[in-house]
Amino acid sequence: MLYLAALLVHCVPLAMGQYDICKSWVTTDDGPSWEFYACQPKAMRMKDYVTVRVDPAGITCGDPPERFCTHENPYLCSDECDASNPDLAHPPKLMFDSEDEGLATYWQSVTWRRYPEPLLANITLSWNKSIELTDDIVITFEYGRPTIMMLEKSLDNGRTWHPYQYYADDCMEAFSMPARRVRDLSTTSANRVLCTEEYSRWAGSKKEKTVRFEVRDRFAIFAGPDLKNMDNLYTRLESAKGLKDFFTVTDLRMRLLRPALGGTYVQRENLYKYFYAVSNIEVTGRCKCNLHANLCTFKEGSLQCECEHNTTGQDCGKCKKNFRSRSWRAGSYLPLPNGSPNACAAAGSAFGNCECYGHSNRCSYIDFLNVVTCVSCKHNTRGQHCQHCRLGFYRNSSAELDDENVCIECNCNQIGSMHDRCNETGYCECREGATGPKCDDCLPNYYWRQGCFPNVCDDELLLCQNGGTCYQNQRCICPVGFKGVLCQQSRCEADKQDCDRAPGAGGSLVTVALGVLALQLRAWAGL
Ligand SMILES: *[C@@H]1O[C@H](CO)[C@@H](O)[C@H](O)[C@H]1NC(C)=O
Ligand SMILES: *[C@@H]1O[C@H](CO)[C@@H](O)[C@H](O)[C@H]1NC(C)=O
Ligand SMILES: *[C@@H]1O[C@H](CO)[C@@H](O)[C@H](O)[C@H]1NC(C)=O
Ligand SMILES: *[C@@H]1O[C@H](CO)[C@@H](O)[C@H](O)[C@H]1NC(C)=O
Ligand SMILES: *[C@@H]1O[C@H](CO)[C@@H](O)[C@H](O)[C@H]1NC(C)=O
Ligand SMILES: [Ca+2]
Repeated sequence: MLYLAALLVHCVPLAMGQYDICKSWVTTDDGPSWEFYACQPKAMRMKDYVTVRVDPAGITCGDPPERFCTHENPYLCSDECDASNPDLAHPPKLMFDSEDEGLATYWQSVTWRRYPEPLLANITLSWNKSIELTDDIVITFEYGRPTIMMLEKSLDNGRTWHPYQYYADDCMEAFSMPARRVRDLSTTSANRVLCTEEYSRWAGSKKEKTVRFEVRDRFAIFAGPDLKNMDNLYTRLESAKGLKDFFTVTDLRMRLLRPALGGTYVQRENLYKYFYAVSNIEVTGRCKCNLHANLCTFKEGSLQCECEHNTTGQDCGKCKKNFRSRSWRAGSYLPLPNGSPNACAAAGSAFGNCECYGHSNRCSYIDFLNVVTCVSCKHNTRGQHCQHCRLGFYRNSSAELDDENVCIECNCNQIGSMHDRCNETGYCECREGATGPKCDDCLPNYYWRQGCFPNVCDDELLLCQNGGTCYQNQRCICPVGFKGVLCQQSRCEADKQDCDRAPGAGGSLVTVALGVLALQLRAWAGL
């Protein structure tokens, strides 16, 4: 019976709604086989899987116990928050329970007794999983909505944050932004971050309780008012840059910046009626599985896609081992209605027998050689199967052949090396005198000056003579009266006249100057 049901489900994909199944067993002229489709998990109540953090420490009321009033009844301050009494405590988890019994349970902050210091609180929701929002985020405030707040999102588990929406009773004053409404956005601005005044004005704390992040209104820009034309939305999600990511989050943060005032200004004599109280945060979305899974399960404290199409990873973001004959790709909503699975392929299945280790998506048949070869190998690879590294790169021996970083640049020193190629361990071929893996050092008895040159002098083997000193291994600085590369030659021996005019070897600066003068005079005389 179960088997029959399963078969039925598989045979009528469209009756299930769009992108609900990943594969079905079909019979074609060539016999029965699997057919694969782009697929995604159902939308879920994401608050059931969230971890929450409320900042700063001590912002939750009840420690020490505190009385508070309400805007409706500001002088009857009989309500009490006491963290040590379960009936009077208001811990963060009460934002995520179900409100079955009708009576709202809520997290509550301390009151604004520190006024005029601002009353600030951050509520951070983390899933440790990318989630695609499918419906509005709805935050319910029990005793009035904040007059100023902000919603932020992260796409990388909280490493970086981006503004998602600004909320204020006066956007210009609070954020220097003009007030806008999501319904007024157009197809080209559907992923604009805006400031809205719709959810911050005082209208009585019992009447207007919710603050929304309008996902449906943004979808409606493409899918029409009742989201009837989902095909158009899916087409846009696939083609408009950044649109899919706009609705994707791993974390959300509400920054509560000023509580409800119940009027236009703060009454200093009764600060016990100013605080935040959140009874529910509804986040509806589906696990992002890159259209490679239709199930997402909660395992070991995290949501996890049940990947199909021979993909793997938390988001089905890579190909399974031995299924990497071409690069991983996300599935696509297009063409409608079933989309493209863009499944990972085993070596030898997709292109006859051409494995490209995931560095190329294309193979081509070379007629006169009768071989199939990978085309445009990426990641600095080359070869029939993209199995070699391009010239100027070498193989990372600890990386698999299908690793994107399998080829490492040789990085040979341009002057010290013969060329920019290296051997399998990354060693470059050095010019005379140069050494080191990249040829950017000199051998002993060589010095570096736009390349390695043999030392002219040094302090051990090539000594400057006659009291000369060695300058940076490049030349000897000779005392007066001596010359030659190593100051080995006395000027007297080399030039009789020099010596005649000089009042003796080891003379002074004056004699040198005179000697130079004499040389120059002779040059002018044409001698
Ligand atoms: C809330 O988070 C922001 C970062 O997004 C931080 O700058 C700010 O100090 C936090 N506020 C509180 C009250 O912790
Ligand atoms: C987040 O999810 C990953 C992958 O499932 C898991 O390995 C990691 O332990 C999780 N981290 C936390 C803080 O839960
Ligand atoms: C994934 O690999 C299995 C073999 O392990 C194969 O039977 C199946 O058809 C493959 N699925 C896809 C979508 O390629
Ligand atoms: C070589 O590959 C390993 C495994 O992928 C990686 O951890 C390492 O950083 C790579 N080495 C270099 C020099 O890129
Ligand atoms: C690469 O060159 C270095 C230096 O000449 C040498 O020590 C190493 O053995 C060479 N590696 C290979 C694989 O030839
Ligand atoms: Ca609640």
